[in-house]
Amino acid sequence: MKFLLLLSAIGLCWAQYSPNTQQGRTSIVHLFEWRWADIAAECERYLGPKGFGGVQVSPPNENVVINNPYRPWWERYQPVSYKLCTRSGNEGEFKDMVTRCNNVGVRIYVDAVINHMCGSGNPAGTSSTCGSYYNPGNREFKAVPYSSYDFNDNKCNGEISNYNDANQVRNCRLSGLLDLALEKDYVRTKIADYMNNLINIGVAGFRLDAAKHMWPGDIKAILNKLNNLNTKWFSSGSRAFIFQEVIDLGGEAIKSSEYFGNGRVTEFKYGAKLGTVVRKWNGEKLSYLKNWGEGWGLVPSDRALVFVDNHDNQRGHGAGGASILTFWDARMYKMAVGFMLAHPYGFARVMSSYRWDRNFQNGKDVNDWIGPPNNNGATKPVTINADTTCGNGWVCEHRWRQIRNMVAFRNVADGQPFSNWWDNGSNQVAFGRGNRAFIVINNDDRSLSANLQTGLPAGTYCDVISGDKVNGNCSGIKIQVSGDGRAQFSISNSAEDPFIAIHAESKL
Ligand code: QV4
Ligand code: CA
Repeated sequence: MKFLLLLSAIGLCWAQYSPNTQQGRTSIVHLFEWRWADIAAECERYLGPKGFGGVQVSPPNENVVINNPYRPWWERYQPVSYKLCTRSGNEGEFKDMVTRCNNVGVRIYVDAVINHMCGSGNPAGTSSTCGSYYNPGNREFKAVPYSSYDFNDNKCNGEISNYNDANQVRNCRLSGLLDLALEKDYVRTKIADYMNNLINIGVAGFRLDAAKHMWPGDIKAILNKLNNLNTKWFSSGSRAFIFQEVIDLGGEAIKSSEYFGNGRVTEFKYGAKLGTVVRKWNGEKLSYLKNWGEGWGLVPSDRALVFVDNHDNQRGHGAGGASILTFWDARMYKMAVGFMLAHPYGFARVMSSYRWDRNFQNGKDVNDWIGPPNNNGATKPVTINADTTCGNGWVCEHRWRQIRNMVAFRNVADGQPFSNWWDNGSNQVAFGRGNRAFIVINNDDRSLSANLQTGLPAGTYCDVISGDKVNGNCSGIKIQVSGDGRAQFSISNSAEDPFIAIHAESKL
C-alpha cells in the first residue's frame, strides 16, 4: 500500500478502471434526463434495496436553452458554463442527490461534456439554464470565462468532415460545437476545477462525452489534476472511475485502444452485434455467442463499459444502426439485457428512458430531438404506479422485473467464471456462472426441452424471469436441480419471455 501511496504522491496518474461501486454491486443505470430530486428518491426506494451499483446522470452543467426545436434533449450537450444548474435541478439538489444516493450505497457518475461548448450557430444572449451570457460568434462564455483564445479555431475553423484524419476528429468542430483547446493549461484547469467540484460533492466517476474528439494526452493531463474521491464515502486514495465515449466500430483513424491509458471505453460493438444476433439478421445465431467478448473483437473485458442501447442510438443518433434493440422492441430487448447481465464480459450499464412520439419518415424518426416529458419545458417528476412501474412518460426499464432481477443475478454471480455452455447449434443456448447462477435462452421458432448441467447445488430454484421468490415460494416457474447438478428445462418459443434464470439467492 505504501508503494501505491508513493506513486500517487509523485503524481503518477492512476487510470481508474474499477467503478468504485460498493462490494457486490456490479452494474449502473443511466437515468436519462431524470431530475436530481427523483434520482435521490429512486436511490432510497429502489436502487439501493435492489442492488444497483450507481447512476449515470445527464450533464449537470449549465447548457443553452433551445426553443426551436422546443427544448431538445440534446441542448444539454451544448455547455454554456460549469455552473451546476440545469432542467434536472440546481446545485443544492445535486448535492442532496449525491449524498442520499451514496448513503444507501448507490454511486453517481457524471456525464462530463468537456470537449466543447455550444454550437456555433446559436445566437448570443442569455438563453441558458442559469442565465449566463454567451456569444458563440466571438467565443465568449462569461461564466467560465472562456474567450477566443480557448478554442481550436486556429487549428481548424470548420467541422469534422473526414473521420480518417485524426487531427480533424480532435481539432475540428463536432457538428458545429465550439471545440476547446485542451492543450492549454488554462482550459485544462477550468475543466479540472469543474470535475473537482463534483468529486468534492461525492461523485464516483465520469463519462467523458465525445472522448474520441479529444487527444488522449489532453484527457490524461486533465485527469492528473483531479482530486482523490471524497473520503466521506470512498477509501482514501480512491480515483474517479473513467469511461470514455469512443465510438469505434472499426474502419476509422481513431481506435478505442488509444484511450485505455485513461480508463475504460464505451464498447459500441457490443450492442450493435448483440442486436444483430438476437434479431437473427445476417444469418447470426445465438449459439455463436459461445466465445462472446474478446473472441468477437471487442476490447478487453476490463477496459469495456457495455450496454445494449444508449441515449443516442436508441433514437438513431451516434452509432449502432438499425440492429440496436431498445425498449420499443421489449421482448427481444429483455433477452439482450438479460444476456448482457448474465455474461461476465465488461462493466454493464442499463438504459432507462422516456417515451416520445416517434414519427418515421423515409426511415428516419423526425421526432428524434424530443426532450423529456415536460410541462412547458419543466421536466415532469417521475411518478411510481401501484404495480411499481413509472408514470408520466418515464419507461423505467430498470424496474421491469426481468431486468431488475438480472441486475441481482449479476451481483450473485460476481467473480464466478463463465461455465457449462450448451447450445443446440441454432438459437437455444444456456450457460452458468460457476456454482452460483444459470441461464437458459430459447430464441428459436420451436420449443426448447433439454436436460442441462447447471453447476448448481441440488434444490428448488425460482425462475427470476417469470416471477420472484416471495415469502419462501416462487411466483413464477420452479426449477428442480438434482444432486448431479442437472435440471430439466422447457421453454415454449411463444412464452412471454423465452428465457429462464436461476441463482443461489432464488433457491428455496
Ligand atoms: C447544426 C448543424 C451543423 C452546424 C451547427 C451550427 O448540423 O452543421 O455547424 O448546427 O451550430 C445538435 C443538432 C445539430 C447541430 C448541433 C449544434 O442535432 O444539428 O448542428 O446541435 O452545433 C448530441 C446530439 C447531436 C446534437 C449535440 C449538441 O446527438 O445531434 O447536435 O448533442 O446538441 C459522433 C461522436 C459522438 C457523439 C455522436 C452523437 O463521435 O461523441 O456523434 N455522441 C456524444 C453524445 C451526444 C452528443 C454529443 C456527443 C455532442 O452522446 O448525445 O450529441 O456533445 O459519433
Ligand atoms: Ca476536440
